[in-house]
Amino acid sequence: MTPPSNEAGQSANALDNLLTESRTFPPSAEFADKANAKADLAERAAADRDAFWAEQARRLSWTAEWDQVLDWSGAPFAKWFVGGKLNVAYNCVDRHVEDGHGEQVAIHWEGEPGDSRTITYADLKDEVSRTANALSSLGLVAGDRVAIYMPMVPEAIYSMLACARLGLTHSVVFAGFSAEALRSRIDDAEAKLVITTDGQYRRGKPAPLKAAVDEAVAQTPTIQKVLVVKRTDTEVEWTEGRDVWWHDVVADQSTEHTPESFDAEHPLFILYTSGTTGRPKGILHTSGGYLTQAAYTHHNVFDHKAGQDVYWCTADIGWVTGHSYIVYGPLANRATQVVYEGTPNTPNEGRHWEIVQKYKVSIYYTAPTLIRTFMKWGADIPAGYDLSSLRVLGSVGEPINPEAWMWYREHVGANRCPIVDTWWQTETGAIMIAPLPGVTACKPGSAMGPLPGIGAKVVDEAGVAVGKGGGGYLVLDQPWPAMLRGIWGDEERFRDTYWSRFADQGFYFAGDGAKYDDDGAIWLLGRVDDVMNVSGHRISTTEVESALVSHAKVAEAAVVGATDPTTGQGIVAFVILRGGVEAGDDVVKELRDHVAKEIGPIAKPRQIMVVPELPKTRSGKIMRRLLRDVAENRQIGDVTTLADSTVMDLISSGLNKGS
Ligand code: 6R9
Repeated sequence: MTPPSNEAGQSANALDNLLTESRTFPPSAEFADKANAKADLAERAAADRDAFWAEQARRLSWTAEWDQVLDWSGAPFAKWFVGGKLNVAYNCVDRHVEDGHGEQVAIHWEGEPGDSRTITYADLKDEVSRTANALSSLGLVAGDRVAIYMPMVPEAIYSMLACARLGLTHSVVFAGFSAEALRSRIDDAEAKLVITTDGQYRRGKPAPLKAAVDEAVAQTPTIQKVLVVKRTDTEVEWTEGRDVWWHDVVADQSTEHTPESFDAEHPLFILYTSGTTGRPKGILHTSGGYLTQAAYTHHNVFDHKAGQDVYWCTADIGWVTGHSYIVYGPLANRATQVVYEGTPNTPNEGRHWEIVQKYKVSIYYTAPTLIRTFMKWGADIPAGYDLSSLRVLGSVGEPINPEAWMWYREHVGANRCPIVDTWWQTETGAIMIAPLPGVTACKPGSAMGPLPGIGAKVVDEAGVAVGKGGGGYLVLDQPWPAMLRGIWGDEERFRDTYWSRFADQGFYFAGDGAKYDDDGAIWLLGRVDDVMNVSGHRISTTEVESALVSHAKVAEAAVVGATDPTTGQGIVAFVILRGGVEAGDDVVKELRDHVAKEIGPIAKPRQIMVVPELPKTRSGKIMRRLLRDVAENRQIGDVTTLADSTVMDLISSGLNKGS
């Protein structure tokens, strides 16, 4: 069958390209021999799933063993490791110190301006304990929600772990988001505390951050305290009684803190992600199952070896990748990792390779958008550094095109390192589909197949699995330990969003289109809903549309994701201005800035086109497909379902005149 039409993005051409991709890269005999995961992993998982996951859960230290591995009787709300108790922070920190690894480096932290800090597991234990004591002294108790709005400084990681240690539920909000985005997330979760910094470095320059918190908190009834780390020495306004400096309340705390055990299903964090409507969804994750799968996947997919590897995931903690593959998975596995605060071209385009060389990074995990940016900057840049320490490369966030995969393999991995393309989502909590680097013969551009213990397949409209060579919708047909436990405060939306499309079969619908090639490998084809993927960040078209129409000069707006050679998709907006407003560069700039203010700079449209009309069906649905044709400079497709078929001529002729 033909793949589903893809409202948000990738064209059928992409599929054609993928179909012709036939190169495969098996692991070297030496790599395969030493790999953590061997072929028997899948056999064990297939033989007895519950026993397999119980075996994985034993990677962790539990204070009470579970009575039941999985309780799916309340589907789609899963309970994993029922009755088990653990402390997530203890598992990520203390136990490594108790096992005699206190002197091992946990984090090589590299600040954007060139400062650095070395944090051992013993240091991490002290810092997390101090932070936990400070949070308790501020009156927070298990179950409370804490918003974390910080750049990539070590205190952000201490804060997350201190929350986990106390049973507080953190909600990390990307520090590139606006005050308004922060406000709505604080309100939705009814957070009591925000942890932030005075400012953050952005491309070598300090920019204020606390100011956005002040703006957000002025309108949020639940926030009692704002805890502020001094990072940039940026001047801040101060509200006595509400604002407290980190160096005043954390520094003097005791480094002793006894971790309490929490239920395996105790909420660990909420992370907001874009849905198909304007309002972001608070994805809820809990403790035991989440940490089990984060640790299991980090160990097997990256072939991570504690005490030997130096691991670097380039994500930000504001995204799920930062949660699972900077904080929880690697630390549970006693990784030594690099955490970098800044942008990849500060002070120059070799910054990442300089860091790889400096710390002898052996596992490097990044996003296709960055790989394409590196391609643009040129292969001579990585060639100028010693990258011989690298042994595994990873990719996440969007489909990686075969060209980028091959470039990554050749110019970063010296044609030697396996590349693991990892498919997963905020909702899945941890990696679901990926090759095992010591087992799988990888194909450039394919995430290959579900990991042992994971059930994923491609089905047609009716939910029937398609065969080799067939395309359709990606579904998850078995519950998995790190699965979301709901949308914060909205049970119905949870059922509706993920479980209604294939309700009869009980499948989780991921929102992605996918296909099998003739060997049965899975190729992801992008979202089939109105969610765009810009540089690996999920942004809904509706979200940007609502931001645009909230501006006084805009009457109507339609937003599409247009294929972009660097960012995967770029945001292109079509707006109808209100009567009397003159079109021109000024308005366009004003609207772009407005979107940045409402949502954050990452949501700024690449292009805004002022148009006299929007193409709509008779039922009033905007036909984004046609707008995408315009945005991508293609011949306009079938217009027969338009209420007024002359609209597209009007739009095109207006654009040709350069309005
Ligand atoms: C981890 C993360 C999830 C969406 C997902 C899909 C896309 C992520 C991918 C990929 C193809 C990969 N996606 N990894 N598409 N190949 N390896 O990115 O989570 O921000 O929630 O985004 O990203 O469309 O549905 P999140």
